[in-house]
Amino acid sequence: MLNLTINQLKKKIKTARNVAVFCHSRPDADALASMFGMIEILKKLNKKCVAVLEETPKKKYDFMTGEFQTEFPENYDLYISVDVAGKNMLGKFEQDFLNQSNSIEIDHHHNRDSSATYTYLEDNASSCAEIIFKIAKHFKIKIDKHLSTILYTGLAGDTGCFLHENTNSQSHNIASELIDSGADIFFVNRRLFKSNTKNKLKLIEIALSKFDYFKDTLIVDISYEEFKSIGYNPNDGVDLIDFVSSVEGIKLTALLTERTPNNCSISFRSSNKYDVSILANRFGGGGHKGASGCKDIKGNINDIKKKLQKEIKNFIKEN
Ligand SMILES: [Mn+2]
Repeated sequence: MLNLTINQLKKKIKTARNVAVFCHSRPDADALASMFGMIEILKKLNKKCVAVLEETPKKKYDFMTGEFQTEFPENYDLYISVDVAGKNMLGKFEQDFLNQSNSIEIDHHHNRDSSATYTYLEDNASSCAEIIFKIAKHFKIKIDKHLSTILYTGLAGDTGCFLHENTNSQSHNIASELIDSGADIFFVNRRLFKSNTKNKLKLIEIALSKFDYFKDTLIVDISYEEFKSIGYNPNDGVDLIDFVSSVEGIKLTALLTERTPNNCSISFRSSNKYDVSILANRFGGGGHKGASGCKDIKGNINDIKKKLQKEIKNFIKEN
């Protein structure tokens, strides 16, 4: 892993004739914004480029999802990953991506493990989309309405609409520039933060009955059976975490979900009191101080919940 300066990064992109772009599996707003933002930049630089995804992203992101392929593209000059904090976040492309020597990871996670030959890291950026914005500026690319809407979505997504603690003056300044370039912020914010499906409301009803408090922490667990009881496919995405982590006085929230039988994920949120990326690490995951997670935890959800309760008790004693 070699760290690049922005000029070295620019040069590598400039000299490549064709570029393949990857993001993490089950992509969120920032991953897709960074990926399709990068694609827009590459197109404007007249590069042959391709976005690579495991599957079609969530419907709510369809306004920024451009063309993509689901097979690993061979023989490209350059392979770029965006918003990928660890090897296993590359999903089914992990091994093929690792086999490339001409690879660059562009990321903003501070607690991470490298999966590319070259790294361009800005761990003070609220979102990877902020970095993509800077790259566009360095290339002196005109940030049009579409690109500004995409990049704004990444910023709004990772900052929770400028509410999380990764929000700073830089994110507001960049958002301001994006608004001036035509970003459709009302559309984006309504789409991301103000719409609930009927199914999600049923899920909230279940979640509310499962709140398990301990001191200033909260665990909410939802089993595969519970998902099934309301006809909900958990693989369509479970973005409940912002809701369950909104309880006054609670400094650490863990949402444990069993997406397929005996295979669980945990999302963590915290106020500045706790660094939940450390806790996520203990379950094989990672992320940020205030928001992190882990997936593919094998076993019975009740056993995993017991382990989680124990880990959280120990963790808050250490802090
Ligand atoms: Mn991100």
